[in-house]
Amino acid sequence: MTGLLPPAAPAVQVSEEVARALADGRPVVALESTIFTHGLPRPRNLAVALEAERQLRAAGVVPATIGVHAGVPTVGLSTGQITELSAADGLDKVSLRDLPVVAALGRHGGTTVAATAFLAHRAGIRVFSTGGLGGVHFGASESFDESADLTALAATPVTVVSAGVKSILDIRATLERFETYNIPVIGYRTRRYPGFYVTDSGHEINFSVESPEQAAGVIEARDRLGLPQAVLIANPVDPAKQLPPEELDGILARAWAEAERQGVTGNAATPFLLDFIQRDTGGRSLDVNVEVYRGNVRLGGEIATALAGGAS
Ligand code: PSU
Ligand code: MN
Repeated sequence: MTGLLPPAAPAVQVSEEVARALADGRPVVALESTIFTHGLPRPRNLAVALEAERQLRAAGVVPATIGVHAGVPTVGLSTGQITELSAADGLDKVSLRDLPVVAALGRHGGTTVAATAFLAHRAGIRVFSTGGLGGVHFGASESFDESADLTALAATPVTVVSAGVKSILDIRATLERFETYNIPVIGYRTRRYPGFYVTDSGHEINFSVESPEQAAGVIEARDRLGLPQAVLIANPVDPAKQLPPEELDGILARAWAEAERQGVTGNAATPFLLDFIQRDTGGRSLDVNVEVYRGNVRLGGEIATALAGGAS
Protein backbone atom coordinates (compact mmCIF):
# COMPACT_ATOMS: atom_id res chain seq x y z
CA MET A 1 0.00 0.00 0.00
CA THR A 2 2.36 2.67 -1.22
CA GLY A 3 1.69 6.18 0.01
CA LEU A 4 0.42 5.12 3.41
CA LEU A 5 2.38 5.39 6.62
CA PRO A 6 4.17 2.19 7.58
CA PRO A 7 2.03 0.60 10.30
CA ALA A 8 5.00 0.43 12.67
CA ALA A 9 5.66 4.20 12.59
CA PRO A 10 4.74 5.70 15.96
CA ALA A 11 2.40 8.69 15.88
CA VAL A 12 4.85 10.49 18.15
CA GLN A 13 8.40 9.34 18.86
CA VAL A 14 9.47 10.04 22.45
CA SER A 15 13.20 9.59 23.04
CA GLU A 16 14.30 7.00 25.54
CA GLU A 17 15.94 9.63 27.76
CA VAL A 18 12.75 11.72 27.92
CA ALA A 19 10.49 8.70 28.41
CA ARG A 20 12.64 7.44 31.27
CA ALA A 21 12.77 10.84 32.99
CA LEU A 22 8.99 11.19 32.76
CA ALA A 23 8.45 7.68 34.09
CA ASP A 24 10.78 8.47 37.02
CA GLY A 25 9.06 11.79 37.73
CA ARG A 26 12.26 13.75 37.03
CA PRO A 27 12.02 17.30 35.63
CA VAL A 28 11.71 17.66 31.86
CA VAL A 29 11.42 20.88 29.83
CA ALA A 30 10.15 20.97 26.25
CA LEU A 31 11.84 23.25 23.71
CA GLU A 32 10.45 24.23 20.31
CA SER A 33 12.27 23.91 16.99
CA THR A 34 10.90 26.82 14.92
CA ILE A 35 13.23 28.99 16.96
CA PHE A 36 16.22 27.31 15.28
CA THR A 37 14.66 26.32 11.94
CA HIS A 38 13.02 29.68 11.15
CA GLY A 39 13.67 32.17 13.96
CA LEU A 40 17.46 32.45 14.22
CA PRO A 41 20.06 32.69 11.43
CA ARG A 42 22.77 30.08 10.90
CA PRO A 43 25.12 29.20 12.46
CA ARG A 44 23.85 30.86 15.66
CA ASN A 45 20.64 28.81 15.47
CA LEU A 46 22.40 25.50 16.13
CA ALA A 47 24.59 26.96 18.87
CA VAL A 48 21.53 28.36 20.67
CA ALA A 49 19.56 25.12 20.36
CA LEU A 50 22.40 23.03 21.78
CA GLU A 51 23.22 25.57 24.48
CA ALA A 52 19.63 25.44 25.74
CA GLU A 53 19.93 21.67 26.10
CA ARG A 54 23.27 21.95 27.93
CA GLN A 55 21.88 24.64 30.21
CA LEU A 56 19.00 22.37 31.26
CA ARG A 57 21.18 19.34 31.77
CA ALA A 58 23.54 21.37 33.95
CA ALA A 59 20.53 22.20 36.14
CA GLY A 60 19.55 18.53 36.41
CA VAL A 61 16.67 18.86 33.96
CA VAL A 62 16.13 16.67 30.90
CA PRO A 63 15.65 18.71 27.69
CA ALA A 64 13.06 17.59 25.16
CA THR A 65 13.58 19.46 21.93
CA ILE A 66 10.52 18.86 19.78
CA GLY A 67 10.28 18.85 15.99
CA VAL A 68 9.38 16.73 12.99
CA HIS A 69 12.13 14.55 11.56
CA ALA A 70 11.40 12.80 8.26
CA GLY A 71 7.70 12.94 9.03
CA VAL A 72 8.03 11.69 12.61
CA PRO A 73 6.85 14.14 15.28
CA THR A 74 9.66 13.70 17.79
CA VAL A 75 9.83 14.61 21.47
CA GLY A 76 13.52 14.62 22.37
CA LEU A 77 15.34 15.15 19.08
CA SER A 78 18.89 13.83 19.16
CA THR A 79 21.86 16.18 18.74
CA GLY A 80 22.30 14.72 15.26
CA GLN A 81 18.68 15.44 14.37
CA ILE A 82 18.85 18.99 15.75
CA THR A 83 22.01 19.54 13.72
CA GLU A 84 20.32 18.20 10.60
CA LEU A 85 17.17 20.30 11.01
CA SER A 86 19.12 23.45 11.77
CA ALA A 87 21.01 23.09 8.49
CA ALA A 88 18.19 21.85 6.25
CA ASP A 89 16.93 24.08 3.46
CA GLY A 90 13.26 24.61 2.71
CA LEU A 91 11.94 22.76 5.70
CA ASP A 92 8.42 23.50 6.86
CA LYS A 93 7.25 25.71 9.69
CA VAL A 94 4.86 23.26 11.29
CA SER A 95 1.90 24.50 13.25
CA LEU A 96 -0.68 22.19 14.76
CA ARG A 97 -2.75 21.81 11.59
CA ASP A 98 0.36 20.90 9.61
CA LEU A 99 1.38 17.95 11.80
CA PRO A 100 -0.64 15.25 10.01
CA VAL A 101 0.37 16.63 6.63
CA VAL A 102 4.13 16.59 7.20
CA ALA A 103 3.77 13.22 8.94
CA ALA A 104 2.10 11.66 5.93
CA LEU A 105 4.47 13.33 3.46
CA GLY A 106 7.58 12.38 5.43
CA ARG A 107 8.92 15.93 5.64
CA HIS A 108 11.22 17.67 8.10
CA GLY A 109 9.76 20.57 10.05
CA GLY A 110 10.30 23.03 12.85
CA THR A 111 7.35 23.03 15.24
CA THR A 112 5.75 26.31 16.37
CA VAL A 113 4.59 26.96 19.91
CA ALA A 114 1.17 25.53 18.96
CA ALA A 115 2.51 22.23 17.63
CA THR A 116 5.23 21.96 20.29
CA ALA A 117 2.77 22.52 23.14
CA PHE A 118 0.49 19.83 21.73
CA LEU A 119 3.31 17.28 21.36
CA ALA A 120 4.80 18.11 24.77
CA HIS A 121 1.45 17.60 26.49
CA ARG A 122 0.77 14.42 24.57
CA ALA A 123 4.09 13.05 25.81
CA GLY A 124 3.31 14.06 29.41
CA ILE A 125 5.67 17.06 29.65
CA ARG A 126 4.31 19.89 31.80
CA VAL A 127 6.70 22.77 31.12
CA PHE A 128 7.76 24.33 27.84
CA SER A 129 10.23 27.20 27.42
CA THR A 130 10.30 29.37 24.34
CA GLY A 131 11.30 32.90 23.27
CA GLY A 132 8.17 34.75 22.19
CA LEU A 133 4.65 33.54 21.55
CA GLY A 134 2.59 34.14 18.44
CA GLY A 135 -0.49 36.30 18.80
CA VAL A 136 -2.62 38.89 17.07
CA HIS A 137 -1.03 40.73 14.15
CA PHE A 138 -1.83 44.38 13.53
CA GLY A 139 -4.78 44.67 11.18
CA ALA A 140 -6.10 41.27 12.25
CA SER A 141 -9.67 42.59 12.35
CA GLU A 142 -9.36 42.76 8.54
CA SER A 143 -6.80 40.06 7.76
CA PHE A 144 -7.78 37.52 10.46
CA ASP A 145 -4.05 36.97 11.03
CA GLU A 146 -3.97 35.60 14.55
CA SER A 147 -1.46 32.94 15.42
CA ALA A 148 -2.78 29.43 15.89
CA ASP A 149 -0.69 29.53 19.09
CA LEU A 150 -3.74 31.20 20.68
CA THR A 151 -6.27 28.46 20.05
CA ALA A 152 -3.72 25.73 20.69
CA LEU A 153 -2.84 27.23 24.09
CA ALA A 154 -6.55 27.51 24.89
CA ALA A 155 -6.82 23.73 24.55
CA THR A 156 -3.50 22.47 25.88
CA PRO A 157 -2.81 22.31 29.63
CA VAL A 158 0.94 22.92 29.59
CA THR A 159 2.97 25.72 31.13
CA VAL A 160 4.69 28.00 28.66
CA VAL A 161 7.52 30.26 29.76
CA SER A 162 8.05 33.15 27.33
CA ALA A 163 9.17 36.77 27.33
CA GLY A 164 5.75 37.79 26.09
CA VAL A 165 4.60 37.76 22.51
CA LYS A 166 6.72 38.80 19.59
CA SER A 167 7.31 42.57 19.50
CA ILE A 168 5.91 42.80 15.99
CA LEU A 169 2.42 41.92 17.20
CA ASP A 170 -0.54 43.92 18.48
CA ILE A 171 0.18 43.19 22.13
CA ARG A 172 -2.94 44.84 23.54
CA ALA A 173 -5.19 42.80 21.24
CA THR A 174 -3.25 39.63 22.04
CA LEU A 175 -3.73 40.14 25.77
CA GLU A 176 -7.46 40.58 25.13
CA ARG A 177 -7.51 37.30 23.23
CA PHE A 178 -5.74 35.50 26.08
CA GLU A 179 -8.57 36.67 28.28
CA THR A 180 -11.22 35.55 25.78
CA TYR A 181 -9.64 32.10 25.61
CA ASN A 182 -9.34 31.78 29.40
CA ILE A 183 -5.56 31.60 29.25
CA PRO A 184 -3.97 32.96 32.45
CA VAL A 185 -1.01 35.30 31.98
CA ILE A 186 1.26 35.57 35.00
CA GLY A 187 4.27 37.83 35.29
CA TYR A 188 7.40 36.40 36.84
CA ARG A 189 8.24 38.91 39.57
CA THR A 190 6.46 41.65 37.61
CA ARG A 191 3.00 42.99 36.86
CA ARG A 192 4.17 44.58 33.61
CA TYR A 193 3.76 42.42 30.53
CA PRO A 194 7.20 41.96 28.96
CA GLY A 195 7.78 43.09 25.38
CA PHE A 196 10.20 40.37 24.26
CA TYR A 197 13.08 42.66 23.15
CA VAL A 198 12.21 45.05 25.98
CA THR A 199 11.50 44.42 29.64
CA ASP A 200 8.14 46.23 29.66
CA SER A 201 5.66 46.27 26.77
CA GLY A 202 3.70 49.06 28.43
CA HIS A 203 0.80 46.76 29.33
CA GLU A 204 -0.20 45.71 32.79
CA ILE A 205 -1.14 42.18 33.84
CA ASN A 206 -3.24 41.11 36.79
CA PHE A 207 -1.03 38.63 38.55
CA SER A 208 2.56 37.84 39.27
CA VAL A 209 4.37 35.01 41.03
CA GLU A 210 7.56 35.48 43.00
CA SER A 211 9.15 32.02 42.79
CA PRO A 212 9.23 28.81 40.74
CA GLU A 213 7.36 27.13 43.60
CA GLN A 214 4.55 29.68 43.37
CA ALA A 215 4.34 29.12 39.61
CA ALA A 216 4.20 25.37 40.24
CA GLY A 217 1.35 25.99 42.68
CA VAL A 218 -0.70 27.70 39.98
CA ILE A 219 -0.07 24.79 37.63
CA GLU A 220 -1.09 22.24 40.26
CA ALA A 221 -4.27 24.23 40.95
CA ARG A 222 -5.10 24.38 37.24
CA ASP A 223 -4.66 20.62 36.99
CA ARG A 224 -6.76 19.92 40.08
CA LEU A 225 -9.53 22.04 38.58
CA GLY A 226 -9.22 20.12 35.32
CA LEU A 227 -8.94 23.31 33.28
CA PRO A 228 -7.73 22.67 29.73
CA GLN A 229 -5.81 25.91 29.12
CA ALA A 230 -2.09 26.57 29.18
CA VAL A 231 -0.66 28.71 31.97
CA LEU A 232 1.56 31.45 30.55
CA ILE A 233 4.51 32.58 32.62
CA ALA A 234 5.79 35.91 31.31
CA ASN A 235 9.47 36.33 32.10
CA PRO A 236 11.00 39.70 31.18
CA VAL A 237 14.52 40.16 29.88
CA ASP A 238 17.00 41.77 32.26
CA PRO A 239 16.61 45.56 31.75
CA ALA A 240 20.37 45.90 31.34
CA LYS A 241 20.22 43.53 28.36
CA GLN A 242 17.10 44.78 26.54
CA LEU A 243 17.05 46.70 23.26
CA PRO A 244 16.89 50.44 23.98
CA PRO A 245 13.11 50.90 24.42
CA GLU A 246 13.18 54.33 22.76
CA GLU A 247 14.50 52.72 19.55
CA LEU A 248 11.92 49.94 19.35
CA ASP A 249 9.04 51.87 17.76
CA GLY A 250 11.22 53.09 14.91
CA ILE A 251 12.64 49.62 14.31
CA LEU A 252 9.18 48.06 14.18
CA ALA A 253 7.80 50.77 11.89
CA ARG A 254 10.59 50.14 9.40
CA ALA A 255 10.04 46.37 9.59
CA TRP A 256 6.30 46.62 8.89
CA ALA A 257 6.80 49.11 6.08
CA GLU A 258 9.22 46.73 4.37
CA ALA A 259 6.94 43.71 4.83
CA GLU A 260 4.10 45.68 3.29
CA ARG A 261 6.28 46.86 0.40
CA GLN A 262 7.30 43.27 -0.36
CA GLY A 263 3.80 41.90 0.18
CA VAL A 264 4.89 39.42 2.88
CA THR A 265 1.93 37.93 4.74
CA GLY A 266 0.75 34.78 6.50
CA ASN A 267 3.16 32.48 8.24
CA ALA A 268 6.07 34.03 6.31
CA ALA A 269 5.54 37.33 8.14
CA THR A 270 7.23 36.37 11.41
CA PRO A 271 10.50 35.05 9.93
CA PHE A 272 10.64 38.04 7.55
CA LEU A 273 10.11 40.66 10.25
CA LEU A 274 12.56 39.06 12.68
CA ASP A 275 15.19 38.87 9.97
CA PHE A 276 14.59 42.51 9.06
CA ILE A 277 14.90 43.58 12.70
CA GLN A 278 18.18 41.68 13.01
CA ARG A 279 19.65 43.49 10.05
CA ASP A 280 18.20 46.84 11.11
CA THR A 281 19.78 46.59 14.57
CA GLY A 282 23.11 45.33 13.27
CA GLY A 283 22.57 42.03 15.06
CA ARG A 284 21.75 43.49 18.47
CA SER A 285 18.21 42.10 18.39
CA LEU A 286 19.73 38.68 17.91
CA ASP A 287 21.78 39.00 21.09
CA VAL A 288 18.68 40.07 22.99
CA ASN A 289 16.68 37.19 21.48
CA VAL A 290 19.32 34.73 22.68
CA GLU A 291 19.42 36.33 26.12
CA VAL A 292 15.63 36.21 26.40
CA TYR A 293 15.63 32.53 25.49
CA ARG A 294 18.36 31.73 28.01
CA GLY A 295 16.31 33.34 30.79
CA ASN A 296 13.20 31.40 29.81
CA VAL A 297 15.05 28.11 29.62
CA ARG A 298 16.46 28.73 33.10
CA LEU A 299 13.06 29.58 34.59
CA GLY A 300 11.37 26.66 32.82
CA GLY A 301 13.94 24.35 34.37
CA GLU A 302 13.29 25.81 37.81
CA ILE A 303 9.52 25.43 37.48
CA ALA A 304 9.84 21.85 36.19
CA THR A 305 12.09 21.08 39.16
CA ALA A 306 9.56 22.59 41.58
CA LEU A 307 6.77 20.54 39.96
CA ALA A 308 8.84 17.40 40.31
CA GLY A 309 9.00 18.04 44.03
CA GLY A 310 12.24 19.96 44.08
CA ALA A 311 14.30 16.82 43.48
CA SER A 312 17.16 17.30 41.08
N1 PSU B 1 9.14 34.04 18.35
C1 PSU B 1 10.35 34.32 17.80
N2 PSU B 1 10.71 33.63 16.70
C2 PSU B 1 9.89 32.70 16.11
C3 PSU B 1 8.64 32.41 16.72
C4 PSU B 1 8.32 33.11 17.82
O1 PSU B 1 11.08 35.17 18.29
O2 PSU B 1 10.26 32.11 15.10
C5 PSU B 1 7.75 31.34 16.14
C6 PSU B 1 7.16 30.47 17.23
O3 PSU B 1 7.38 29.13 16.89
C7 PSU B 1 5.68 30.80 17.18
C8 PSU B 1 5.49 31.13 15.74
O4 PSU B 1 4.88 29.73 17.59
O5 PSU B 1 6.65 31.89 15.44
C9 PSU B 1 4.21 31.86 15.45
O6 PSU B 1 4.08 32.05 14.08
P1 PSU B 1 2.68 32.53 13.47
O7 PSU B 1 2.53 33.97 13.87
O8 PSU B 1 2.83 32.36 11.98
O9 PSU B 1 1.64 31.64 14.05
MN1 MN C 1 -0.19 34.03 11.25
